[in-house]
Amino acid sequence: MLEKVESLLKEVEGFTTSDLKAVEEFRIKMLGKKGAVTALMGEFRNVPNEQKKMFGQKLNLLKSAAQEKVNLLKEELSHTSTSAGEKLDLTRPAEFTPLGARHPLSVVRKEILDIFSRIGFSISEGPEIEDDFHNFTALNFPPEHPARDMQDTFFIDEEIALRTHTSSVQVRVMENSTPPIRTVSPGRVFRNEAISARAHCIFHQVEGLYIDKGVSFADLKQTLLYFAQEMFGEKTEIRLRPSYFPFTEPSAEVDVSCQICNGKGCNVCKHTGFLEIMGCGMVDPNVLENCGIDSNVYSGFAFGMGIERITMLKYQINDLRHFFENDLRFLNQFKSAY
Ligand code: 2NL
Repeated sequence: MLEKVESLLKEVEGFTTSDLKAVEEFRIKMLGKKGAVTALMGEFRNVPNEQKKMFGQKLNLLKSAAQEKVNLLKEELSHTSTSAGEKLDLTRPAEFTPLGARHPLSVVRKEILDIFSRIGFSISEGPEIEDDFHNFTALNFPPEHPARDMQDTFFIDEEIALRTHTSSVQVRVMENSTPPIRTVSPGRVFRNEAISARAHCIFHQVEGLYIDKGVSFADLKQTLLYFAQEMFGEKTEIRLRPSYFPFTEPSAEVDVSCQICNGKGCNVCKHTGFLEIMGCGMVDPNVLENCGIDSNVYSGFAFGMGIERITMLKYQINDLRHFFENDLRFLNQFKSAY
């Protein structure tokens, strides 16, 4: 009988299978009502008294080894078996999926558009591939202007080019509507430039246009002050310097007081206390006329800014190329609620 116990123990220890049905058969064969272990338990009373202790221990060992083996195999096979849907563990937590972040240019673009939306500007968009009229001629570029050169503009053929500014969208708005016009035009623009820390052949602009009876330079200044204070904080000051654009007269460059030193002078503002953020001016009467608006009745102002430049100033980013490289170490710093 002892030999029987020993041989059953060996069988239990050696048993393995990848079939759940075989495990159940094994359980019945060993531990079932008519199973081998159960039968031995029945014979226990026939064992001589002096052997009962040792025999009992062996028998218990066999019984628990068989039970453990059955449990272990059932547990293992319930994880690996995919043949029946009911064996999938539906309570298991989902795999972790990393969340993306909005691109900093998208965050700042929305901020700019929201600021102008609050004072009644609509948002207008248009084609990235433009004809010569909407990109240059309507905007008062003379025929020999250097921007019309292959060196500065990506031409598709003689008449068609990638737009170099989103003013072309505003030309379309003027052609297709009557004043009052208040609109901001965000979008990608293209210039044939060598890529560096400060320049890229693709960048993003928001241009603004306001046309009505009696629009003055004072309206322009106050609108830009409102924008600067919403964008950079209520203590921000602005400064306008005379400039030149073919499509505005007079024209100006707009500076904001430096965020870093509050206008006192530091490395970021090169000790001037101010940083340039955009260009602006009163819409040239020729441009109004080219777009079908009577310049004797209406006047207007316009401005244009690079979203990259505003974002760099706001977040102190020193190289434009970061925006185009999609390096997650850079992008993950801009996780925002929007
Ligand atoms: C800059 C300067 C500017 C405008 C854009 C504009 C549009 C129309 C008519 C007249 Cl339809 N002007 N836009 C005016 C002045 C400056 O942009 O440095 N942009 C990045």
